[in-house]
Amino acid sequence: PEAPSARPGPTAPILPPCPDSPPGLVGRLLIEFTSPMPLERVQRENPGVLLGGRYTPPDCTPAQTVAVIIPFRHREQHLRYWLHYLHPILRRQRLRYSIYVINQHGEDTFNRAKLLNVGFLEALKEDASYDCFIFSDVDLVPMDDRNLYRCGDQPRHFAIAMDKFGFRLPYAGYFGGVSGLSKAQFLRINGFPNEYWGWGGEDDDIFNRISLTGMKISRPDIRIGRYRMIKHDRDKHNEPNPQRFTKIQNTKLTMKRDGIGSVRYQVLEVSRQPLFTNITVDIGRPP
Ligand code: UDH
Ligand code: NGS
Repeated sequence: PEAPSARPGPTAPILPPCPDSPPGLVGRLLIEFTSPMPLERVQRENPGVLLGGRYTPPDCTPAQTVAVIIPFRHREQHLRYWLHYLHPILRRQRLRYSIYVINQHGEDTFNRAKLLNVGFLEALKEDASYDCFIFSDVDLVPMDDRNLYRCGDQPRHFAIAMDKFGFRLPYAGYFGGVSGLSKAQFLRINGFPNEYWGWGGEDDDIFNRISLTGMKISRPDIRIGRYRMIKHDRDKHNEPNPQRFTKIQNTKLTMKRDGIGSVRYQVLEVSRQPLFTNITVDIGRPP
């Protein structure tokens, strides 16, 4: 079993840098969502994960510190599968990471992108050393551990070959599902929009922000960026947003005032669970 290890401090041994290509990867994975996944089992199988869902490789020093941010409400079963599959993958990838579940309080209209902004700020409040942010839907599990959850010199789109789209991009500008930005890239686009209430368009707005600031999306090989999505019905209070088509035409104007610089919310509870940190937040409701 792996010994839980702290970050190298004055008394810890100096470890070599983690390799660019982690040696213990296995490649293609069998992912299925058939039998229920008890949380106790996931805990038992991941003893090296520290309270709050933190992990540091015991044998090397990673170049980045990664905060994984999950927008969330009423998806407990999905979260169990996600934790079951992702902790071992991220461990094999030799990442120093923490998992943040950003739980929207109440039953008002869901707002994915605003929750992701909250996750960025709250993660940094807890640990100012995060330099890479991975934003992942709770129902998306990678089918290949060579899809490294790291940041690079351009914003990264990870979920490029989902089963529901026949393992292809649905359109060239698709940036949904799972994406990653360094702290500097995220700040450069003024974070994500706060004003997309309900389903759709917020990922296209993020894509526009990235293009408008002169950055280019980086993607893995199509054979590696494969995902399984947990099948589900449409959620309550996340109906398609009828304003989304006009909103994505106006990113150039709105991104200056609407973003990480203008997000307002109230944290109601921070709870450190064995496999993740749960942050329940009041993000308000559509005007
Ligand atoms: N999310 C929640 N709770 C909600 C709504 C969304 O946790 O009530 C989160 C979750 O992380 C989810 C993500 O936001 O993965 C994206 O929302 P979504 O899963 O609703 O988006 P998706 O495009 O589904 O996957 C849209 C409805 C599809 C209906 C298909 C019916 N067969
Ligand atoms: C586009 C949406 C995106 C969405 C994508 C995939 O049409 O937000 O479909 O949707 N953009 C707009 O509605 C403007 S999916 O097939 O996953 O339901 O991510």
